[in-house]
Amino acid sequence: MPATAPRPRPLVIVTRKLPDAIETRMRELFDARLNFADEPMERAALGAAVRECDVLVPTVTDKVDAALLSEAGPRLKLIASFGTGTDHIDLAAAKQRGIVVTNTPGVLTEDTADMTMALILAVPRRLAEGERVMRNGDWRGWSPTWMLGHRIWGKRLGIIGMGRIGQAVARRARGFGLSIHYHNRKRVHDQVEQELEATYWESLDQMLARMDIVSVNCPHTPATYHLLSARRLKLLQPHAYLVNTARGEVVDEAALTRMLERRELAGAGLDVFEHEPAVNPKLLKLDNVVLLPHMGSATMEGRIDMGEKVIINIKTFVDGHAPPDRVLDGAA
Ligand code: 8YV
Repeated sequence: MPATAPRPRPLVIVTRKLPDAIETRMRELFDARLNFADEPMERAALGAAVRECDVLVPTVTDKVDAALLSEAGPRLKLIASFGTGTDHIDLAAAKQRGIVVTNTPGVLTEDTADMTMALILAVPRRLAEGERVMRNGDWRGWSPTWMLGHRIWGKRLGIIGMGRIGQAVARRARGFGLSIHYHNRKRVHDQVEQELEATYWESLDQMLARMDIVSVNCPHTPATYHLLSARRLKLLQPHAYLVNTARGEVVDEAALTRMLERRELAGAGLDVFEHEPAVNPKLLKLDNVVLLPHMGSATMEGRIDMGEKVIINIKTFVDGHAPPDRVLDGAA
């Protein structure tokens, strides 16, 4: 009997530089083509990648749209995305081509919730403004009436999107004396509501009008694009703060900027932007905002956990099983 030819290792193309430990493991397991440059791949290179690979590992900085997928070769059967959000991937187009899509849920929940809480504290307490004063050498000494922010304890926090991250934010916020309110497509389980002493608002409009701080923690989908539209932002009270660590597209950034400029809103903490990496230049001029470069999940531990999830998804798939974190099972 002829010996069975060993199954060739799958060609896995990874679009961005990943932690060393993850890259090493990928090379052990797969025919992994890595991107050492740590620059997003050009559109032409992405096209060449999908034509050739068995598995693509993209990140939020790659636009895996229908046009790109129309160039996919017959070998491409899995998109194992490095990240939880999948709004950079045209899921309908992938499904049509029978491509399985996976993500990395759960492992960046606590890190993203920490960053959300950091912004919830930083904006009302003017953390970044104070820091700028120090660095600019402008501190003239303590004053009873200078650099006054607003108290966190006792205020109302409205969470939009009560999934894993929303709940993790709520748990932290309770420790800071915030009362928890939320809006979600579905009301969460009774037990979770009780544990968090959370008030459900079926009407987002009504919730917005009553909150002191609003945190965006829902995914970006066609249904949540500009969920915080100009009309809805106007429902917020002028003393309210907005924090967004989810996706820029959920908020009408131009409308938000106008309101912040006119002080129709007290402030905002933004880790994500509508047209990343572009940031509305008007935002950069405002004192009442804290701006971060999409670093909500940026911990060494988190990135390794994400990479491990990607590896498990690929390995399970190439071994002929259903990968655990399927966003799409590939059945057209
Ligand atoms: C990730 C994120 O770092 O996972 C997500 O949805 O927004 C980020 O925190 C990024 O998506 C990696 O692709």
